[in-house]
Amino acid sequence: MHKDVEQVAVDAAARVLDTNWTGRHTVPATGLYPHQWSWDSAFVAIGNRHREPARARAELVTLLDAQWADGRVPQIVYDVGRDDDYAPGAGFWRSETSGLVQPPVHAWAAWLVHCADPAGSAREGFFASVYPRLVRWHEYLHVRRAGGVGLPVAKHPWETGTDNSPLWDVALERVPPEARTPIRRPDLRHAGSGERPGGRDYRRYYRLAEAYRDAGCADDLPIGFAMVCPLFASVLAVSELALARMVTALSDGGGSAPSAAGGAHEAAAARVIAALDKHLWDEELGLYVALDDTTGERVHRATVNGLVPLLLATPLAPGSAMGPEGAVGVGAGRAERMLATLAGPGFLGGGPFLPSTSREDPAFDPALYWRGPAWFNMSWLLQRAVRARGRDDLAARLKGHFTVAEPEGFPEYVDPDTGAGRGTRQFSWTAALTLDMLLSEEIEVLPRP
Ligand code: 2M8
Repeated sequence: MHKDVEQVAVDAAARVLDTNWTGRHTVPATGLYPHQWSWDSAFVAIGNRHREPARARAELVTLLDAQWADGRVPQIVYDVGRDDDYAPGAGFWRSETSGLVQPPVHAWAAWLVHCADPAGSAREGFFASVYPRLVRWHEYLHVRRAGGVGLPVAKHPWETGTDNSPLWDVALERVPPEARTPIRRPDLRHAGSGERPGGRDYRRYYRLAEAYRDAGCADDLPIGFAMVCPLFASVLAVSELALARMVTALSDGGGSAPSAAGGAHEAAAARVIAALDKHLWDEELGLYVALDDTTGERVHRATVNGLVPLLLATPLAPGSAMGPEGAVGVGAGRAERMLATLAGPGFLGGGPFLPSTSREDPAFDPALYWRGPAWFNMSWLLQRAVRARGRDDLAARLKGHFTVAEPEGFPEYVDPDTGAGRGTRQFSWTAALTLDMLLSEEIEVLPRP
């Protein structure tokens, strides 16, 4: 992008984030998503750290203030005054937060936020505030959500962040498409019906959410959906390594984190990576896939979720067992296969933008939500991964996605062939990750301050 064009995009992205800031957190979009969403706030903080580092820290602290006693960090923290504007709302959950969760990108985000302003972070005691809460969040996932292969399970498609990905189709087929709650669709006021999940999907989503809520959001009762996702597991591993970095930073600053804790976080990351590698690899597709914890079956579908483990094929923790040539970790052979899959006809080889579902998958649809459109957070995740591996060619392709962000009004997602905006506009993580893409010079997935 030309420098002047970049500046226009940076200024416009900042305006989106200012508009969507409520004073305590940033809404994903003022119309479609009027509350605080868990992983959206992490992405927003990653962008805001370049211009408003105190706000980036506040974003994460506000979210963690809503943490449950059992350690879970909720999918949504409701602005109860706007309960009519999004469904299901606080009334459905009978709580000011949803009982579900979202992918654990928060510790990684907290680390990146710290790196942008270490002095401000230290002055505010940012790590002292967030580290213990992030540890409890991860413990919730490792213990209460442990599935049969030792990786955490998502108990609802909403927990994966990739709600109607084909990865969940077979498991969802087993859920009766009948809910007791009358289903409202305020979302359809803000995005075309061909761009959002359909009525049958929604009846199943509600059915599962009702079952979980009625069980008191307890995790020892099966509710009929338990999926292991390669994206979820990968960001958990990166976030564990971020916690290890935080331990070092806290002890360097005279903090009280126990020194053995750093090693425990690295060991937790290594366990996640080893389980992912052992149970989720699909040799034929050349990427990782989901696993249905109810049946023990892998889901043979190619989606962008299965390429996110490329993040783990970089020298994440030099000196430890992690890394492409390490004893533990996504091995070099698989990393090369994933890079070939990413460059191949299903993904970047088939069109200009990275689709959420492979162009070769029978469900591929360039307009429909997580079944084909290109999402900016996925391009951002993979850009970080391939840049850290020195694949500047692929990194440039992924960065190219961001050239359409400002001209299309910071859309939620775009058509992967034409780049035309889809979903809602003035979407916060699109704006935030555009900022990070244009302003960050980091090469590593986990940089140093
Ligand atoms: C989308 O999910 C919500 C439910 O959480 C929805 O469709 O109503 C997903 O794209 C999810 O990843 C995202 O966090 C959320 C808010 O942007 O919207």
